[in-house]
Amino acid sequence: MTDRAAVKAALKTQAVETPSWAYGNSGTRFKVFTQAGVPRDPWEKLQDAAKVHEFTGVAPTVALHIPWDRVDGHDGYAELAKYAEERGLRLGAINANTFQDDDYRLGSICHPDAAVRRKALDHLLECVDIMDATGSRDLKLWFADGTNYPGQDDIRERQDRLAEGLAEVYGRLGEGQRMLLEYKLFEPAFYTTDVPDWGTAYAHCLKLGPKARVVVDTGHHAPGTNIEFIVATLLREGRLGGFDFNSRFYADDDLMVGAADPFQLFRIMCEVVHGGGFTSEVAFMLDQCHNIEAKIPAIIRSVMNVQEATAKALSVDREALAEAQVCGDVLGANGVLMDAYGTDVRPVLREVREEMGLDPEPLAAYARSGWGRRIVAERVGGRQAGWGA
Ligand code: PSV
Ligand code: MN
Ligand code: MN
Repeated sequence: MTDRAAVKAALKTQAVETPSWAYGNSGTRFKVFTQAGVPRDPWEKLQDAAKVHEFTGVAPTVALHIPWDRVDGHDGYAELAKYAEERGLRLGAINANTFQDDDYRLGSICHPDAAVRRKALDHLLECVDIMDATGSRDLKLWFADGTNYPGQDDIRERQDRLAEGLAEVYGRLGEGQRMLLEYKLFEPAFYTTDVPDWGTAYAHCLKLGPKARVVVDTGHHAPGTNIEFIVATLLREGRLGGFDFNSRFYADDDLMVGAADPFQLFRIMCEVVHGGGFTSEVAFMLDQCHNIEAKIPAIIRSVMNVQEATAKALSVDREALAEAQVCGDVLGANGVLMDAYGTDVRPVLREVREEMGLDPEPLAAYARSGWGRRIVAERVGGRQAGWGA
């Protein structure tokens, strides 16, 4: 039996970080379909994020991407943090960007030319300065570095350059700050990627020290990869820093989390709960693009999808599961897990929201609020998020 009160108490402590770039226009390399009313600057992105938090109650932080969210002036980022605070939010992970400059054709901190490596490192160090100003805990690093053709560059030397660069940035981290290293199988590099998998990321983090953790983007694996196994392993080693949640049918699709494979999301959350990862040590972040659907409702839906998977994972009858496992009762053990997955957790989540003073139906409440209509009327000329911004 699972304790409903304990499940509800845990759900009330959940925090899902939303990405600033999900609020802006985005698309594929074929077309960006612009939407009316999207934010024109980081301040407006925070206004929209505040709505997501207002109606879900569990999205109190917003990740920034630099330079997509660059603000002017000496105290710009401190002001942005204050603006967030005034809306009940905090600024979350600072995502570095060493992939959108002509200089990075052959990579950034793995580039063969020391001058380009220096430029990329200076950007990463600047991101830590920004963290100091915003009070952010996490620096999130994803490198587009890699090669397209066998022989193009020396695989081992690129790893040496990566280790050297990471060590310099690690040394700059302050008290309480962390480095989250994100891996990705391929794209934009198609032959080798310098951080292609959790093993490479983990090996670098181990060498760096305890402030370095691996971040698992759920869209960054080969099809069929058992992501929950990776999650269980990283948790056992104390090196799971967080998630970039999204879902995919084919590659790095960046669709809404829980949309393509809600069962996989449940299995991941089961390992998080079972492995003691349901704490602030593990950052639950979204990394998605809403290319054809309305953005704010899609982000609300995504937060709800994470909540539903979590509620199901918290509902697993752990005692019955352990008993079945120790007896070698294969079907019984699987049945315990499937019972939790098959549970309709929407009623308990409605209760949770009511007890938090929220409307039990976040999407309907958002629609009634009129915010979507208001931003269409007030914001003219919304910008593309990141890519091309
Ligand atoms: C790369 O595909 C990635 O997942 C990284 O997290 C980037 O920072 C993000 O996408 C940008 O959308
Ligand atoms: Mn990501
Ligand atoms: Mn990605």
